[in-house]
Amino acid sequence: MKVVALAGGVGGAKLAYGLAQALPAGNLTVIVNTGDDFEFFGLKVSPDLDTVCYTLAGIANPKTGWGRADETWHTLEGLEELGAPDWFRLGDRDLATHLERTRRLKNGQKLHQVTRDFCRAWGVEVAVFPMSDDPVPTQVKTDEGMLPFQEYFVRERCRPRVSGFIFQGADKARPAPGVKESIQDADMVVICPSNPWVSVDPILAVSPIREWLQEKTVLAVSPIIGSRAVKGPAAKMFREMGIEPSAFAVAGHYGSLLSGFVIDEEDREQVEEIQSAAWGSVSVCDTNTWMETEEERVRLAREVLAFGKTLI
Ligand code: FO1
Repeated sequence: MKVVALAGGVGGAKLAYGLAQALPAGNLTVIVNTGDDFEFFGLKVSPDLDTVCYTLAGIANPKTGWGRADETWHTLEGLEELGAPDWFRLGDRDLATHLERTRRLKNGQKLHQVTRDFCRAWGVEVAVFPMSDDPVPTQVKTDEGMLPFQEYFVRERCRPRVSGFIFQGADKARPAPGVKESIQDADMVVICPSNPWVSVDPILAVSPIREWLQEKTVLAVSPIIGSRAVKGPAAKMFREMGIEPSAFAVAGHYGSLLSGFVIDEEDREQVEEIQSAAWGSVSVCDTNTWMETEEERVRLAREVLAFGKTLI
């Protein structure tokens, strides 16, 4: 069975890791959000790509979920001494990734090629693609004006109220080479429990990815349990966009794209409401969606795949 996963940051990377363990090598492709990408000190930063690749390689920082394990921070400390911008924390090992990515992009390599080469170097057998080689930087509309995504997310710690998102350049961006073939070959597409607004929507905004997905069996795993986001500001964003955060709200966000939806067992009472909602027929599976340990990532991945098989 061939599977494509759409993933953003830490939550998406965890399920992608589980799927990689649950599927034979070569049967999984992960398409990753690059709306979070930006430049810092002239370096090309691709946080979600790195989070997914580091996680698949088993070298992600287990405390933060982003950045590298066994990290040291000497460069950051040196920058702090000089009064340089230090709000975005690049560790010493992580810095190597950024220096080399920036060098390669300057020399004319495309982001999907750099990602492929880095995955090879880190021993990642899963095919990982950026959604696009073209820049699609997310801009967050807030009560304090328009903010580039990382300034909103990291520098301002998601404090400003959001009223919308712009995926700048999405109208001109093209899917990265390999994205079309992997979606067309897939028996199912899994939208990982990533933030629907800022991790998954940018991928769907790169035309014609949404249209390709409409032809497929698409499942999503809810990143909201109860009325809380498992990680990050997804629940806050739903509220500020005038929507009560819930698994039901996530299903409504993806609407008719979904054939199947996986929710946490805590939200079991929402199953019928979701199945009979106006946006069309979606089958719902409830299970434990927490992924604290590696075993839990693999268990959830197996359940998602088994559920997906019933929908193909
Ligand atoms: N997130 C933070 O909250 N603070 C940071 O200083 C930070 C640094 C960072 C460096 C490299 C990287 O790949 C990710 C980093 N992140 C940091 C995470 C990242 O900004 C967000 O989690 C994602 O963009 C949202 O998915």
